[in-house]
This record gives sequence, C-alpha cells and structure tokens, in this order.
Amino acid sequence: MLSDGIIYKMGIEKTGVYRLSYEWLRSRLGDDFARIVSPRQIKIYGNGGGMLPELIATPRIDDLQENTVQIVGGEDGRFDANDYILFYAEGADKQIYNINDKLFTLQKNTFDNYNYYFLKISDESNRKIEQQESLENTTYTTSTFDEIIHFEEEELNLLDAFNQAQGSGKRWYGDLFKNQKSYTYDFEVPNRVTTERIKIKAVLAARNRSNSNFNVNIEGTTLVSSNITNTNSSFLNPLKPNTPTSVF
Ligand SMILES: [Ca+2]
Repeated sequence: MLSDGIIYKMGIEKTGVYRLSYEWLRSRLGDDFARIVSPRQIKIYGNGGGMLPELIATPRIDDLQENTVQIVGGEDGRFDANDYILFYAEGADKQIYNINDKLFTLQKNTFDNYNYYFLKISDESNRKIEQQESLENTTYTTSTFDEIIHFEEEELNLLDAFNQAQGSGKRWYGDLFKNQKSYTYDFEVPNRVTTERIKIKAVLAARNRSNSNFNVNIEGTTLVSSNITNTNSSFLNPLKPNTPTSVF
C-alpha cells in the first residue's frame, strides 16, 4: 500500500477523532494538493494503537488497513474551502482492561510516543463512515462516565542508575525518590461526582539494602502505605517492584 502513490505520514499522539481541513491540507501538501480532484480520493490508512505482539504466532493485520472517513462538505463532489475530513485514530499507547484490578490500565508503548497513520491520494474511492440508526427502546441511560487519568513518565532505568550495570530492560520509572523524598502530582477532574469512589494505582520500585516504604497521600490522608523489602548488594537482584491499589 505504501509502495506507490502520493502518501503523507501523520504522527498521532492521542486517541481521538481527527479533523483535517481543506485549508490545512492545502498549506501542507504543496503541489500534491492539486491532485485531489474529488474528496473520495482521500484515503486514511492505519492499524490502531498499541505495540505489535511479540509472539510471532499471534495474529496481526498484514500491511495497513484503510480506515473509514467522513468528508464534511464532500457531498457536492468537490473538496473545497471549509470542507474537512474526520477520522478516528489511536495513539501509541493502548488501554487494556485488567480483570484482576477491575481497572483500565495503559500499556505504554516501549518503542514510540506516536502511532502513525497515512494519508494517500488515490485514484480509487475511499471508505465512508456509515450511519447507524439510533435504537428506539433503550433499557439503560446514564449521564456520567468513568474518567481514566494516567500519568507515566519514563525517565529512569534502575539498572542504569547502578554503577556496575549499563541499563537494560523495558521497564522504566518516573521520579526518583532519593534526595527528594516527596512529590506532588495534580489531577484535574472537572464535574466529578463526589459520591462515586475513586480507584488509584501506583507502580513503585526500590533498590535499597534496607527496607523501603512508600506512602500515597491524597490531600494529606495516607491511602496506601507500601513496604518493599531490601535487596542484596548484587546487581543481579537489583529491583523489587510493588504495585499497590487503593479504593476510597
Ligand atoms: Ca465541497
């Protein structure tokens, strides 16, 4: 699919619906923009978020699949001023439901911060988003939803911080609790339903010849106190991870 034609690569950081306007494409595509005679020529390719499976036997999509698009203003057969393309795209990380914790967790992409989609100007017609009729008699209605906030910075490789090793593995951590022993992380949840419970999950690790202890506090109240036992001095056994979960 990428072997011929006019193709542009787009890095997607966050999952969502994306809008490519006529004006933006005209400014970015240069001379290629004149090749768009009909809005049906604009195709979007991409395979969704997350990493490829490591096991070779696990099924995966071969090549790139064409995504459905909606060309707003394309009904007149011309791609012109004020028209735009809508399509759904996923970022590099993937949200996975963890049945043990009853929590959605984010699987951080080890290899890239962006997932890539491709815009191709094709001679064939694109795939349109189809409309679905609304159901008439629904049995469940709600006016709230679960908000999921994920904070993960990959800044520290524990093996790299150890002077007899050079860093290894896929697991990285965020802030280092060494000289600075306390960090504050702010999360905004507008219009939170205060009667509903919140679940919090922290991923911690320690390498210390003495036992270590982490406290997770919210507004001054300790929710979780997590002990991590000491390691020995060998760099072959440098890391003791711990993942407390709390509901309040
Ligand atoms: Ca139009």
